[in-house]
Amino acid sequence: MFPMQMAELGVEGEGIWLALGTVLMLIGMVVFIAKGWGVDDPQKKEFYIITILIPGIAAASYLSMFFGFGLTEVPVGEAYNSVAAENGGTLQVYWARYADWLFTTPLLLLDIGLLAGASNRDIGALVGLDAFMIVTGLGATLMRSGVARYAFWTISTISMVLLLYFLFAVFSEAASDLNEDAKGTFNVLRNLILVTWTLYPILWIIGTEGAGVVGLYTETLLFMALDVTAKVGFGFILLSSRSIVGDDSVPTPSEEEAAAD
Ligand SMILES: *C/C=C(C)/C=C/C=C(C)/C=C/C1=C(C)CCCC1(C)C
Repeated sequence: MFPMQMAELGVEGEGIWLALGTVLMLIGMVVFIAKGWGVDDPQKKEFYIITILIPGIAAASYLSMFFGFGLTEVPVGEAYNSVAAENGGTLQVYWARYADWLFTTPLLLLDIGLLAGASNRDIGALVGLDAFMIVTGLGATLMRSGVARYAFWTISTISMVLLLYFLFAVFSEAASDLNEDAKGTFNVLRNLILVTWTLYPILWIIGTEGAGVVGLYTETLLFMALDVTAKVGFGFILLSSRSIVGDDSVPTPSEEEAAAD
């Protein structure tokens, strides 16, 4: 009965991964709310609010994709890839992901930027680059011509490389003023972003939007695993850090200098 209902909703086999994604995001959100319950320090509260919003937004997006909303068909022609060839020249595209990412990726960068003690200007620059990456990625996904799709994918990927470079250069520099504990958390989160984010454009290229080596079922599973790791995994590491849950708030560089005097 369950699969039949999913088919009625226009969601085939991959609906199982969208359902699992919804549940895991909700669990992450509830756990983060529980962890943050009763936190009064305004600086710490900010981390909790941002980190709760991330899986919250993703859960809403996953639920809408599960119900078949946020799914569209892009006519790319049968010659584009084997997936399009089997579907009469069209690709099924979950554009709702991009709406989710447009809000959640800046929030992830805000979280790590605040932890690093980066300036508002640097956080703003990174968020701008990030939004450009997601919007051009959506462009790549919705274009009909293969050349345009790969051109936009390339522009988006170059933005991502610049973004990661900026994260490693500028944010790491800001984080070098932190105490050992906060610095350790920063390094783990930064490396987690490097590894997980890099896999997104690769999955796009091998998935249905690109070469079609991997079908929609596997692609949906892998995007779900990446999303859960990059959001819930990230949140767990951040909110388990002693610099967030401990007695000391995350020291800003100026506070540390004052303490050293
Ligand atoms: C929670 C969601 C996250 C962390 C999503 C991250 C998404 C990306 C880093 C996507 C990158 C893409 C490109 C660099 C090229 C074009 C295709 C995209 C949008 C998948």
